[in-house]
Amino acid sequence: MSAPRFAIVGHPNKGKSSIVATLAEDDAVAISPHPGTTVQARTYPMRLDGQVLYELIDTPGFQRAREVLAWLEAHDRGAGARSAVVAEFLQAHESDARFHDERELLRPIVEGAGILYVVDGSRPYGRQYEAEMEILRWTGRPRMALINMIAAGDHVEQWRAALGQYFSIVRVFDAVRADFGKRIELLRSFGAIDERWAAPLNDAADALVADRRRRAHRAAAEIADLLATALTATVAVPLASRSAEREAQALAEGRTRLRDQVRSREAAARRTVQEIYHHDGLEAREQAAAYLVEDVFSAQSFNVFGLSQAQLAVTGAASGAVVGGAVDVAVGGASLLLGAGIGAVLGAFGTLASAGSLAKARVLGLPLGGYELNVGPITDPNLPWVLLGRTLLHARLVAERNHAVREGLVVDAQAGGHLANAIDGELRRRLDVAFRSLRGGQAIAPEERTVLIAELAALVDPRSVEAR
Ligand SMILES: Nc1nc2c(ncn2[C@@H]2O[C@H](COP(=O)(O)OP(=O)(O)OP(=O)(O)O)[C@@H](O)[C@H]2O)c(=O)[nH]1
Ligand SMILES: [Mg+2]
Repeated sequence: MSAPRFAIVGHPNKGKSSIVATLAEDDAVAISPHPGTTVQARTYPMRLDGQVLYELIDTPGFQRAREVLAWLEAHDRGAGARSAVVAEFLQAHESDARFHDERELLRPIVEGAGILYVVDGSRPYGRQYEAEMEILRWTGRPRMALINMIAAGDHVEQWRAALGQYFSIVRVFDAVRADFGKRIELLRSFGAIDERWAAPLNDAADALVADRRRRAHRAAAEIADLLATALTATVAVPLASRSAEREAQALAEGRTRLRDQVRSREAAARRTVQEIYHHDGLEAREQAAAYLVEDVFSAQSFNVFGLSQAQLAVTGAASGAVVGGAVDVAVGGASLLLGAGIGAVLGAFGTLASAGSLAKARVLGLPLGGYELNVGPITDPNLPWVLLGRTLLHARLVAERNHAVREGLVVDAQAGGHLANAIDGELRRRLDVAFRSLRGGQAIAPEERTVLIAELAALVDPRSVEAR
């Protein structure tokens, strides 16, 4: 059986395209405050693992509903023939420019799509909508009404009473703010308008719920990988000579490259998270906008997302480690880093002191002569917490974001502080142990990694854990 299809129809500018974007998870759907934005019917499939779960057809709004209804009534041959009369209307007006929009919106319905009629519940009901609803009744197709809430007014009860005359199912659905659970609920109620669709739509809802959980896990795994990279990254800068001046230069260069590595890994993690939630287009639109405004290494990022000295001390004590700002210098690390038999550690250590800059630095002798300065990993105990806070906040905003939203991703940096508090003491302690292991060059046990990723997934998208 082909996937259930729904035509989203209604008056111009009532949020039809917004509903299509949200339900099809497609931010390419054209949405604008001007009536007449959608001029052609267009199908948007919701795909999962290559399979089409359902299709939504975006359509232009009714323009001449009263004239259409007058034509239908003039050709009425009784209730049994009404859907045929609608098809005849389309044939009779195939090249009539006046009814272009009605043709676009009625054709998919005549061809078998279900109907989702969209109204704006923030505006009062008016009798001008009755011709539209009457035409839809004439089609005889399964139909449901959605009350969208575009602005602040509330005329929902008035709308419910009127819509109830034409539609057996009426739901309030806010295209912009509806969360994932609400979308699933809506999908299941579409099943109730036509019994042949009940099974495929319930299956689609189940598949989306399971996929939602997988998405949160994939996002969490990506964040975990970012943290592992940031905690282990090192760079090597060639040293032509061992002069203090050259070493200072190399240190500055190594430090810049190390930070750039972490920055670009963080940006890659954001892109991956956006792809996971089908928000690939977000980045391009965001470029000009202030977006998770501060740089990861800025003092503000460290203030907002980092743990306080007290929190670090408590966490460190709980995980059995000593916390201090001291640079941890691994003597003998040379062979560990460059392979057995390579020259000894020659000595120059650098302390990089500002947010995120605490890093190991050591000069190594090379087997074929000459030296290089090895910088990294960054040992600032707050770096992983800052990265975790930033990426969790980003992932959470992306996961919650509906595809009808056209504004940039607005991040209240202060919200990050609340997120850090959402990580309870026990999880914080286990993460701290993991961060220390990684920084010390030890891998995390696979079982522990699985547990931590599951915990992070619940922080990325708490609802994915509860959704049914
Ligand atoms: N705040 C809010 N705004 C909405 C909502 N739904 C739609 N809008 C806004 O309403 C305007 C019209 O939305 P569209 O989805 O383009 O409406 P449409 O019915 O497809 O319009 P046409 O294609 O022109 O008939 C846009 O500016 C949307 O951003 C909503 O649920 N909340
Ligand atoms: Mg539209």
